[in-house]
Amino acid sequence: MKQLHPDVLSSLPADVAVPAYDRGKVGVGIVHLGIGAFHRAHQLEYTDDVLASGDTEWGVCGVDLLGPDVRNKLMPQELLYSLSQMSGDSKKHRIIGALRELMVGPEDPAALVERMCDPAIRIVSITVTEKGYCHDPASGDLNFEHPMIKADLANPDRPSSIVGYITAALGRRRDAGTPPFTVLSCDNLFQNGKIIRRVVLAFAKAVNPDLAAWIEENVAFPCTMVDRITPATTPTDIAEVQAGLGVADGWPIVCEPFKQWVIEDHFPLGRPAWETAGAEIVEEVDPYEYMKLRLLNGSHSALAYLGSLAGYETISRCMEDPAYVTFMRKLMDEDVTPTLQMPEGVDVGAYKDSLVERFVNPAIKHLTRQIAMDGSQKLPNRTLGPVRERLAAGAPVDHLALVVAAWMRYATGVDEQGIQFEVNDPLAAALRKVGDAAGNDAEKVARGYLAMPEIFGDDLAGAEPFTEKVIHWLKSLYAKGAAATVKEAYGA
Ligand code: CS2
Repeated sequence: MKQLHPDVLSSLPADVAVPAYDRGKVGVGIVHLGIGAFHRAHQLEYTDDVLASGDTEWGVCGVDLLGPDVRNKLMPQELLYSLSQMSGDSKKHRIIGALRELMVGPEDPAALVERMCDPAIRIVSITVTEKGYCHDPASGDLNFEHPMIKADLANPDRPSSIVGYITAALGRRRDAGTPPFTVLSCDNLFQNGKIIRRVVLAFAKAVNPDLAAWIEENVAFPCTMVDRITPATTPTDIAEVQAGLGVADGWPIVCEPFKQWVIEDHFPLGRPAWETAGAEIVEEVDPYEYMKLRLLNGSHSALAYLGSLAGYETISRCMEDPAYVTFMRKLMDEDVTPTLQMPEGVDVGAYKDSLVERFVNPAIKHLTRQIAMDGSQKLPNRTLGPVRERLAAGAPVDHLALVVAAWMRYATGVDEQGIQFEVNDPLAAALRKVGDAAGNDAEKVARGYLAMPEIFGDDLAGAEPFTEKVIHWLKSLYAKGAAATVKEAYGA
């Protein structure tokens, strides 16, 4: 079997779209930190369309901040890869050409800083997931105790975190008289542009207060809302895509057909005309972020914990249980929607219906265990914001409390059969400790976790009606398990 490569593009099946432009003529204008599946399913497709429209300045230098895996798979393919939209029985394959360079940060941090200083680089974009911001998820402040931040402060010219890289490169550009790039966060954090600005400024202040003042004055950090369900690639995906392409792709990406990108228009050095590829350019991203984080991601996390506990491996499997669907609907309708100010022109009912439909898609095998990762970083954005607003309004939080209880039950790292499993979370050690100390005592579990201010802030531990609800649900989760708890409360 041949390997995906520029030489085989002309022999691919006619229904496989290939880059409709001369890749050799594409200049690199964007450095992207975090070349995971999501970036390859989302921003790179939008940018590929812009390149095809004739604006060839915006090729991407992708950066893997973890290690060489992606580079090793994609280099032999000259950085081409396939993106396959799957829905029901339909499969639509496309070859993306917008990735023009690939660097591995830890192999040579100084070389990456240097690359970011090229005046042709006008945007540094980011997808590193919530934990990559090295911040305290409850307060949004930079965590100066974070091992990567400590290392970067000790050695600012050889950074390891995005905060260290961005600050080092901006400092070098300032010294060289090169205008600063725009920093474009594309992660699922509420006000992602403001968060990255805040952590970079805090870090820069610690390194060089003059630099911090210059960044504050000169650097743009627009906010974005990004959306496309993109599970981690599985061996089955690799085989299916190979059958569709007739060539082997070392690391194909599989995603749903839907995609959305809402961008605040603040790019002093210019940007690709992503709107020609379907992005929405707006003044104010907040309402879109609230809508997406609280309805889509909030429901995702809810199903991820209750699903994992019940042994449902994927989101689409959860959606085969009618009680889980009713729970998701009630969570969205009764507890979350009243906290939203919907973006103008968006019909909340239609949006929620579309989420249910997207989650049902059986062609997307999105593992509940994958979404359950990093709950300590995800919950504050997705679930605890609505909890606070509902409590302040004196409104019920029953369904939200079940989400928090399910996360706690999961965070103990002991499943419903009493077997230990690994909780993948930056706070895993602390979570395990609380869980071990509490045993199966629902009240101790609830109060133990609520007393972690880095997740729950200083306020939620004292919110007694909320705590009572969480304890109520936890008792049921321990006594009956997740599937029976959901069935009893939400079944027909
Ligand atoms: C998911 C997201 O893994 C998760 O936490 O909720 O990756 C989700 O699939 C995307 O945000 C969809 O745009």
